[in-house]
Amino acid sequence: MPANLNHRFLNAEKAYRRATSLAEEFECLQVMLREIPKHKGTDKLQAELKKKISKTRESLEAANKSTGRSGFKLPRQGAGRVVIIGAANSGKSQLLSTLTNATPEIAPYPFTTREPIPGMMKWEDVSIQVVDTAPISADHYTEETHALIRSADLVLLLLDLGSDDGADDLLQVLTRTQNSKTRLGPESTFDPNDIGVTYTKTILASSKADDVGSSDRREFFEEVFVSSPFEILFQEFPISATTGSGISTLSEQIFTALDVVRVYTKDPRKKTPDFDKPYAVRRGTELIDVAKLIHEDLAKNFRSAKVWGANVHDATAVTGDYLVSDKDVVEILCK
Ligand SMILES: Nc1nc2c(ncn2[C@@H]2O[C@H](COP(=O)(O)OP(=O)(O)OP(=O)(O)O)[C@@H](O)[C@H]2O)c(=O)[nH]1
Ligand SMILES: [Mg+2]
Repeated sequence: MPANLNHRFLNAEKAYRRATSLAEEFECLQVMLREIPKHKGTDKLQAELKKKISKTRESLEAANKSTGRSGFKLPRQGAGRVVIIGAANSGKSQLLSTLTNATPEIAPYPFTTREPIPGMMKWEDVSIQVVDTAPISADHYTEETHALIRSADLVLLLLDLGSDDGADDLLQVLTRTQNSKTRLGPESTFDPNDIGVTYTKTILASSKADDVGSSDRREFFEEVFVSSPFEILFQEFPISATTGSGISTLSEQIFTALDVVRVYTKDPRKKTPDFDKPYAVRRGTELIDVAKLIHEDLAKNFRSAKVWGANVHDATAVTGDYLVSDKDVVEILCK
């Protein structure tokens, strides 16, 4: 990825990967092309972007002509979307049930889950959307799961420590995803040589760590994957969704990996900020975009703001392009 990409480019790129419609994709690609620094080092990426824009335009026109283009849609909710994936019976639904308020069917046989199931997880004062998916195997990888991986802010990939086939099954999941254009990676990005190929940030959790054979299987897994080309495998850590061990570490890891910051607002007429409900936005977001989230008019009439936070002195005066940090308190003043 070329250096010196500004945060507007990076935000558009993130939105592009999460886009759920061609129109949205088209809009993001245009922002990316506008914002990309124009120099020799980005020539290739500029050309890729132009190619992709024209392809997307063609697809858009074709889609507009055809009727009834149905697509799977799950509205995004909360501070980010985490998608749980893995082989059949690896404990995905049990994990969704432990992390969130959702009540998926959990059963000791494979292919129980057929459709994606969302739930909301609470971490401190932040809500995060977690989605359970149908299993992935050499001959089973649904369109919905594929679309969800692409739109996810984070993928949670499971290794089943409760089964002797866990390592092999995981290899199948990895092979299946890495052979598609929507791949798993240590960071969310796209391939600068082919922006049709995207990577979604992934962490690997080993499920059923309470199982008696789990330590031996974990050792075996490490031996098998030590020379693996799959970089994500190196951050593996054990969890048990039934005993709860490792779950609070996992929750914290999820929050950290999402890279969101919380912003609290203070009404200029009031003495104390509103600490009840933070606005959760991606790191690198400008204050003016937080204002937009609060109310369109607040952004339109934005004059200046004061910020209290770990990186600034109390009541520092800032403009709309200030990049918010976690736990900032902002007071927005209007014209
Ligand atoms: N011991 C133990 N068993 C677990 C754990 N998590 C899930 N299980 C069991 O593993 C089996 C499969 O769990 P599910 O959550 O249904 O697995 P899944 O990955 O959703 O399965 P599919 O939907 O078929 O792909 C069930 O019998 C669960 O009770 C765990 O942490 N420890
Ligand atoms: Mg399931």
